[in-house]
Amino acid sequence: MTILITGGAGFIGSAFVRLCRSATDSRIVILDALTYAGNLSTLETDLKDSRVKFFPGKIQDATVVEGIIAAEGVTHIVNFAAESHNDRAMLEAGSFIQTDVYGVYILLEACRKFKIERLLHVSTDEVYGSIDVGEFTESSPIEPNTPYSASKAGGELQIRAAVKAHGIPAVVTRGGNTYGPYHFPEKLIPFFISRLIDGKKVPVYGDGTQVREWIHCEDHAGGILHALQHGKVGESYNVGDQNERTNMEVVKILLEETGRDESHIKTIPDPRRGAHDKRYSMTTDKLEALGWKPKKPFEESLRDTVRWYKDNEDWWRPLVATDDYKRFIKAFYGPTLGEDL
Ligand code: NAD
Ligand code: TDX
Repeated sequence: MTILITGGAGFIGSAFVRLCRSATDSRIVILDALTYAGNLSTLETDLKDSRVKFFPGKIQDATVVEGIIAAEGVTHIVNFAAESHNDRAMLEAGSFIQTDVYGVYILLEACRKFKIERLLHVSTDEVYGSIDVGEFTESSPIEPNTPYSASKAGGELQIRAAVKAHGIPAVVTRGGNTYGPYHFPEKLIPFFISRLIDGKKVPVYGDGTQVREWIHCEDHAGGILHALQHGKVGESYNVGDQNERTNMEVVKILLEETGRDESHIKTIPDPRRGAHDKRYSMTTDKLEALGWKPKKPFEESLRDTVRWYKDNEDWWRPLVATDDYKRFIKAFYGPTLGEDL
């Protein structure tokens, strides 16, 4: 296989690059736009491997995508490239539609032209919307509630149509909330860890009773590789790990592991308003029936993640020092966190 991994300089994409290097003998071609969320230092070790090549560029750019596929003899594509943060999409969703919908269309057109053997598209459990009781299965309706999840659902629907209309050999995975090392410090876990290490307060939306189902990035990457190798064309597979926790439960572990007390919690009016999903939960029986199982124990791995951020300040400190980061925090959280900037 020669795998084109788009978004390989991001959080889960880079975990997938590491996994492909250790678990396959594939050639790996990475295409990444290096947005604020993409970071070449994450790939420092990988880029020394002669099997790995990196190209900067956007998946919406057909000339770039097709040029790489032709020059490198790409046989498989795994698409991680996305705008991926719900809160940024509350401020501006146009870039999400560009990458998460139009970009997917460009990849599908390239698959058609170059007869790509398999496209694995990485999607999210958020496309199902929120569920108060029970669990989503792969046949639950697609009912996204946020500007971000609507863009991910749009990409998925392009794939569904391309499978039917053009016979594109595509498989979709829908992952749960993911945690682990090399996660840009804006989502709940890495954002809070980076602030707590510095003794700053952390902004909990509403009462913190929202529930998320957490999976480690190595398990998420493993599920994606399994679906790439064993999934059926035209099917979707949930990739989750049944670790349901309220946000407040997660925050308490982060406080403990960083040695901070509850005075560091600042509850704020919910900035996501009606677009804040209350609970995500899904079954993973379909992918498990193909022989996959997540391995990482949640609480221990979450504590390891905190230790990773303590030991790798060189990786995340430059990210939180940029003007773009400060602008986003100020624009989204406003004066709530302004005094800490
Ligand atoms: P991320 O934001 O950390 O990384 C995204 C990567 O894509 C970055 O390297 C960025 O530079 C690159 N990128 C953005 N726009 C691009 C474009 N137009 N062309 C090429 N590259 C571009 O995201 P992540 O958390 O690693 O998520 C990866 C995928 O997994 C996304 O599709 C996301 O929707 C999905 N997902 C994420 C989670 C999660 O909890 N993080 C859960 C389920 C699914
Ligand atoms: O400052 C915060 N305070 C807070 O209370 C942040 C950033 C988040 N939260 C809450 C909102 C959510 O209930 O924490 C929960 C998790 O938030 P995020 O980490 O932003 O993730 P979420 O919105 O659940 O979406 C994630 O899971 C699905 C990923 O960001 C998506 O890329 C993925 O598709």
